[in-house]
Amino acid sequence: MAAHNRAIPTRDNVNMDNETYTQPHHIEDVEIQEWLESLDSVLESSGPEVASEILERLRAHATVNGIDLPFTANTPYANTIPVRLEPLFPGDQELERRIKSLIRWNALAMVVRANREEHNIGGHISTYASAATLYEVGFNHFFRARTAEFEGDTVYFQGHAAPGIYARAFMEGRLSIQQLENFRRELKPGGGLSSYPHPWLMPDFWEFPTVSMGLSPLMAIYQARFSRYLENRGLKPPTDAKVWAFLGDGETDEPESLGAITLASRENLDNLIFVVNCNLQRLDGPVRGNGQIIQELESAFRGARWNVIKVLWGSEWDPILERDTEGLLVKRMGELVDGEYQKLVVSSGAYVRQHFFGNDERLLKLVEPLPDEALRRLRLGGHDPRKVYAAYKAAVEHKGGPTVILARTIKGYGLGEAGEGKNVTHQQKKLNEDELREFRSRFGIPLNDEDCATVPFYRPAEDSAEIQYLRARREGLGGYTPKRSIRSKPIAAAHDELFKEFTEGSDEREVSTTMAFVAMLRKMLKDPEIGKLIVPIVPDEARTFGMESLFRTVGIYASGGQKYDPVDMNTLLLYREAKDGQILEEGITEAGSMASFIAAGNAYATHGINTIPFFIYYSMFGFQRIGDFIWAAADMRTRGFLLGGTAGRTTLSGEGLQHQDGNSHILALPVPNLKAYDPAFAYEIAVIIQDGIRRMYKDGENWFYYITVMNEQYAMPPMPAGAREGILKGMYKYRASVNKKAKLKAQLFGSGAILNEVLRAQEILEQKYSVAADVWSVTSYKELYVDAIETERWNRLNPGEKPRAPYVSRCLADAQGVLVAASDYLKTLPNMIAKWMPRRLAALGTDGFGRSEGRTSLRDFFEVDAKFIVLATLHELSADGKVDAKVVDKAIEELGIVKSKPNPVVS
Ligand SMILES: Cc1ncc(C[n+]2csc(CCOP(=O)(O)OP(=O)(O)O)c2C)c(N)n1
Ligand SMILES: [Mg+2]
Repeated sequence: MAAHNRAIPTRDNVNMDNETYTQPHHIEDVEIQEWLESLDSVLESSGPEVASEILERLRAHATVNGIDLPFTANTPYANTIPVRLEPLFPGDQELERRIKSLIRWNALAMVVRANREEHNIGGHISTYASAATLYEVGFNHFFRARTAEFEGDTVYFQGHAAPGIYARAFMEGRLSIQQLENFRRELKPGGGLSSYPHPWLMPDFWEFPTVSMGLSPLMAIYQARFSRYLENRGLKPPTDAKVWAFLGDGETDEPESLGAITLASRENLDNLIFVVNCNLQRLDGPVRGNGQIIQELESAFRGARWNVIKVLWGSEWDPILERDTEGLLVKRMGELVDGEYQKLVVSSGAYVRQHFFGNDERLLKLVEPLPDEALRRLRLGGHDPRKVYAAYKAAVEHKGGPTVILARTIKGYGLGEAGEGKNVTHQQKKLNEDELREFRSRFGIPLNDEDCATVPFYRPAEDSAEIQYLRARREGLGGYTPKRSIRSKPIAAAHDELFKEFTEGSDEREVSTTMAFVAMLRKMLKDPEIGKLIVPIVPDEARTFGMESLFRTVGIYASGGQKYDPVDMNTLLLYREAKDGQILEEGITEAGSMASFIAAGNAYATHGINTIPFFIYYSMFGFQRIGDFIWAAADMRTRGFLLGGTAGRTTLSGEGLQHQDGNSHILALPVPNLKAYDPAFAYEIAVIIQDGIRRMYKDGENWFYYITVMNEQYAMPPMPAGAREGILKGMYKYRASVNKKAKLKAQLFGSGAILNEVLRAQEILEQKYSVAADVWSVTSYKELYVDAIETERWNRLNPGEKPRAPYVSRCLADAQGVLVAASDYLKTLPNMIAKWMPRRLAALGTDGFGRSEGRTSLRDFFEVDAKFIVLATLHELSADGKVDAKVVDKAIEELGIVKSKPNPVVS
């Protein structure tokens, strides 16, 4: 080897001043050859660890000698697992191929038939076509079902691959022909199949919604972490169950996809496996036509300390690679950009010979013995079950951190002229007769030409080798998957004692609803039944919400325990982390916190454990930042409590435009199974949470809750008698007017912290303007709205029956006077229920951008304070002819309202 220092630049032949080689040397092939051979011999005699050590030392030596080795997190464009380390494939490859072919056919038939039946109903063929081997190896050898004895593996299926997953369930006898027939036509008699994985629509089948791209990788990471959390807290025994997430390579462009990968390695999540289907294409065209998505992902994941396994080339390449003793082929493999590869893999053998091997005589020689047809048939790694099996086995056996498998495939594999590898393939839903026949022949589906044209579903007889094999494999893995079931037992949930204190008022002590909530949380954490089940989740805002005392009492979850003495060790509120810590202090990631909320809120199904998550966050950074995760949580039937902290456009003083939330209760409206409350007092929160726990965890109802809590402090009154039902239904009369004789009357509606402004307005109206006003606390406009539209619908469908009145109408049946509502959210919130009120409603709200200001100024600016409520009331009375306009004008002056003030909506 001595002669070879010629090939490696050292101080002797590098000019350190201008950083160029003074004597550039042509690297002789024979020199390279010798280096490679010595490495081979080390490998053979001492194994990969020693070889790796030598390379590491060489790298260090090179650096010390002034060689500026470029940083690269990449390995060559080759399979990570060399052929000699490949395990034996344990299955019957031929049978598995036949089963997979039938599944391919049925998946395709499902989409083609649906689109013949209903033009443009949609569906995807090419995603599953490229991923079939990735899934089938999983189904036959890896994905363990959930059983009574074993919690099972958790699999996130790529949303657009749904037809293939349905087709397999059909082969397994779990879905009927009729269901397949009604793919994407769920409203047909007998039911159909939802377009994508939606637990809401198929609650016995799908567990995780994955089709909004980017959500599932992030949810999978936090799911894997939550599984460890349950173990470390002693809520479930440790197991080797895995979380598998299948994603598209295009999907990795979504920031959420890679946004939490460092958490996975930091937490040593060796229960997590990502499989990225690298077909190099997305919807419109190549993912990285001018680059290499696989290499890009490899460096990102390796940089984040993941175990990266590349599965690029199928077994047919192995003998060629074996002949390539100089590493030329691997070098060539790394030279092409994805746009070139996309073309190459669907081209003829002659084209491959000319354009791939043809640039170097030595490469051409490597494939000389192979006919063109063999070159055309060189498979990619993701289509070779042996390579995929090897990767999965290595992934499940890998210890210490997460694994990502980057598997190269062809989009639309097997579709031939109908779309294989073409840029239009993602949208392909219809095949003509020739194309169908070609597909049939390629995959050996036993259908004659005539039958083939009608695209029938095909399932071999129950006693066929295929069905017997498939059933046996699944039995060996514990049963079928995907399958969703509720595995937890209801809790007893009689917590009157626990919440009683909060219904008694604060004895004039001024507290905020946030403080009241945190006090409740503290008590719940001590409860013998639910204490352990509570999962407080917070994205770096615990101090904002006054929760820091919980650091000491229940601790912050740290999977490796606390490895340092906290700087505040000797204080009462020390930052205590612990392996069995209960709080998920997620750092500044609302998306990650939401993913934890989803994992904890679905543990009743995934793990059979009724964990009760309380995710408290800055309310502005909820719906409008991570709304799509909340939508996915709804789809999954997630249970738990979202708490919008520091809520209210005018209640959060100082923070200004970005923080002051007057939106979230509007954004909560579309989520069908979410109950949204804007409570004003501690007892309202107590009633809502107590009832929520009962409904979700005792009665098993599919709700989750959004509750806004504020930081304005005031005395919490005791709960008025009989208020409970109204609190839950959305409104109750909080304080009636004591002046029974007044001729002028009004009904005032307030919510959250603005209720206090309404109460002040009540006093001013009574004392100064002789208006007797009743005050209602509206805890939930959403509840009132939903009740009203449901009642309206019932009336429409039952014309002969006595019409029913919505709850809000019943509440106000005998209420007299004008109606005025004030909210810290958009005016549309109260206006939404106006049509079910007995008379016209005047709604005040906080439309517009927030300001950095104090509460008083903010409420004046947004025109929701007591004086504006008084003005609105007088104006309404004047419009009814009960008060002279001059009185209103005078009141404007008396109240100190500046007419020329800016309009908050547009300024
Ligand atoms: C958030 C989001 N944006 C856009 C889409 C629409 N969409 C569906 S599939 C797709 C392309 C998928 O490409 P890739 O992830 O590479 O998956 P492949 O089908 O190639 O396996 C797009 C853009 C979506 N489903 N979700
Ligand atoms: Mg793709």
